[in-house]
Amino acid sequence: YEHGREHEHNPGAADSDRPIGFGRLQRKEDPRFVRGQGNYTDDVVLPGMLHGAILRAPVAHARIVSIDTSEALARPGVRAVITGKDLEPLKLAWIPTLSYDVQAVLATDKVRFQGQEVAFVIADDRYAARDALESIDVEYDILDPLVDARHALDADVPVIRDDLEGRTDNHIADWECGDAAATQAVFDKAEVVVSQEIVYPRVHPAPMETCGAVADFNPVSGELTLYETSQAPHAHRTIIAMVAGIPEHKIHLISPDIGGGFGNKVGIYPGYVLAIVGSIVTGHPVKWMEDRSENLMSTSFARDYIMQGEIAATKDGKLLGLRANVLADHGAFNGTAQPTKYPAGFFNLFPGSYTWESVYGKVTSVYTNKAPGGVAYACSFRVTEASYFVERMVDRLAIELNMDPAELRLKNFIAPSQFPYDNKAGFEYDSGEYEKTMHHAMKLIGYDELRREQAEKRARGELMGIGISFFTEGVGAGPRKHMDILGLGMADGAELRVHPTGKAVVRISVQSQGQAHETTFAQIVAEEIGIPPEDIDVVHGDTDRTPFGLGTYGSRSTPVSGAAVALVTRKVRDKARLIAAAMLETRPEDLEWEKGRWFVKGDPSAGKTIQEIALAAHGTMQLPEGVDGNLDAEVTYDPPNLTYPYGAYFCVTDIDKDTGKVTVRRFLAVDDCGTRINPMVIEGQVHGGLTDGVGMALMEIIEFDSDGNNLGGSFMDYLIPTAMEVPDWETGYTVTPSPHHPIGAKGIGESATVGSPAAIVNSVIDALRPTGVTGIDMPCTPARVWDAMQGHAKAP
Ligand code: MCN
Ligand code: CUN
Repeated sequence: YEHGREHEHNPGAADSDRPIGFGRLQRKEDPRFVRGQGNYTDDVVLPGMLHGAILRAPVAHARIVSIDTSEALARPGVRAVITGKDLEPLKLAWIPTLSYDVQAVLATDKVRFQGQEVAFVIADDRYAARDALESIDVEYDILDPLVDARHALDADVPVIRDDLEGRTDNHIADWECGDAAATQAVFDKAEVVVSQEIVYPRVHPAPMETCGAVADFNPVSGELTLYETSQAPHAHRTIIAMVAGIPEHKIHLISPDIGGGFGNKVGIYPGYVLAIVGSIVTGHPVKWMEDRSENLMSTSFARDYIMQGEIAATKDGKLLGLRANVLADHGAFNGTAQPTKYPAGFFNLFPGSYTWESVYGKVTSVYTNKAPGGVAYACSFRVTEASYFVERMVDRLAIELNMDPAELRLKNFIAPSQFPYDNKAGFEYDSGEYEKTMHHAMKLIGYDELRREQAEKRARGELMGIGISFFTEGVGAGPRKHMDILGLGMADGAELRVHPTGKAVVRISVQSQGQAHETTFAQIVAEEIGIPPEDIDVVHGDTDRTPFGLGTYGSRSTPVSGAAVALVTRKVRDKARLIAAAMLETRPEDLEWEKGRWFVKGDPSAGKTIQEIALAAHGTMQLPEGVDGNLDAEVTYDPPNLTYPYGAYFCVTDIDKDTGKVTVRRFLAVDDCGTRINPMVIEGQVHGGLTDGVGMALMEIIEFDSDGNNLGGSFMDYLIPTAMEVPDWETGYTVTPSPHHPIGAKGIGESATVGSPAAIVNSVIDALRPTGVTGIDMPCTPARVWDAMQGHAKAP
């Protein structure tokens, strides 16, 4: 059982200079980034390239009466203006969403959210294109907007999706998990029942780089080259082939360096399709890059879950039952991204890390006049909502029972002997040592001492809070038999080639947006075969140069692609054994492996290094029967289950009594992601996710006024945290390997965003306890906290 505290003040410090395998290896991609030599989609400039700009709806709900493009077309530099009517004959006015709905590329009948795409101008440069938008004359017949999801199913509200045949309401779907009747029985006999409404507001991933594409269609060869900000190049290519009718092998999709995705770059946006259409229409390459407001107003939002929770327990704190009843606002088109069978993502994880007699969850999703999207933003497919929910509920019960929230959790954890554990809501957790991790975290933060400090401060009338969150995620979708997107099963390919001189190239199907795949995937190969990581190149983000796979989201790269890379390397290692045996004139069974070479059992001096074997594989030697003359291999890995990383997070806040301002004074994250490939990268992932958590807990929200105007459409209004608002992160770890992953690794990329908001909000509520507050919704802005302190908070 391994555990520890991370480097605190020199996170870049290497444990050893250059580990051959796992360890704190400096990022291989950084020399290019720190020199400004990254190559992003907006850096792509092609000969004769034109620029597109999108005219967007100024209102949330309106019928389009007419669109006059003549004046715009007459402007200097304008090459074409495309409207929905032009797309209809191409069958491209509407495209499928990732959730089997359709979404307008350009509005033909109505606009359904503020910022929706209405027309596309193609011009010689970006300025000419943008200026021409002003000259397009659209006549709108304004309709009542539906803004509040709580009223979406009322009888007298407008029907947003009248484009769908036979549709008379705004209902999308009902989804359930767990056992309603058994849970009711548990509640009926429970000594204590508490309920709480918990809202996870609409937020936005807001990556540094916005979304964009450069499309280059060659009418002679029929080939489409598409540079695109995509987290899933292969899946995008297949879907574009299906939608645009261009043969898949004629589409070359390249996702170059990506300036952050956080889920924002999973979906296929109208702008991508318009760049393609624009290139086909004009015969030139066309670039489309959105600006910040377009990004915030029109691309995948996240969350927007209104959750009613009920928790049943005994008086001494044994958890019995948990019920969640959720209203999900999906916006104007159901474009949420998750495996087909999971319309509420992996909300099935809402029972969290505890044993229950019974649980029941229900999610009802509805249309509103807001931007489509859903699940994006470091969410592990709605695990963000699920763990925020259960961690708030458990704390709410602790308040009711007047019990320490750490003690309450410790009393109810799933025990190590219970794994693999059926969480009663459809998922089987692979491994966990929750109690140990919790104790490790309590020790690192000095929990008892903090409670003493808090008691002293409370006696002086100061507001100090200690918040806890103990989350369990499920990451690494597939398996294919349960998980697909638009019929594409979730598995990943990997190809490894060891060249004659012993240098290697590994090709993967996932796409880094900053997660350091070029480093960590080379480390997996290095660990398995002993070639130094600097001798291993990782190729990704280019459909012509990589095997098929479903891409990077839901922290699936390590659980799925990482497994594929480990297995393809083992395949090469096995092949190397056959060749080494021939070289050493012995039987393969008589050879033993040590990192980097095969040697004869009992005679370590007689051996061949992997580099020697690589040269022999390509040389003049007679290879054993059935062995190809190379040292290459390929695999497709279909995971047997998700991996279940988890963590114990502690947050200490101070609240200014006179202003309601919350300061996060300390934050400790103890994560368990199984085997750790690169602790420095893990630390970076955790730091970033914790910063997201502070953002959502304290400042981020996309709100709408009653007309449906987006009030979070710029960084003046949509606040994201800077170094000023976050503390010096404290991190620690435990290691509980995944039993079914070849190297025992679980994902980490979203853990901190999933786990941290509950710890912060629980801490705020804990600080406000002396004022009688038992609940508050995110973001805990000074105004909201002030209101709560004055007793204006929603009744518990
Ligand atoms: N890692 C490791 N040991 C482990 C697990 C992971 O060293 N046991 C390393 C991996 O090798 C990888 C990184 O940590 O380099 C993240 O791995 P993983 O958890 O598999 O997550 P993904 O690579 O699939 O990344 C996706 C995840 C998601 S879904 C979002 S959202 C998010 C996140 O990553 N977006 C990010 N982190 C981000 N970080 C950056 N910089 N930019 C984003 O857009
Ligand atoms: Cu849900 S955000 Mo990440 O899975 O790309």
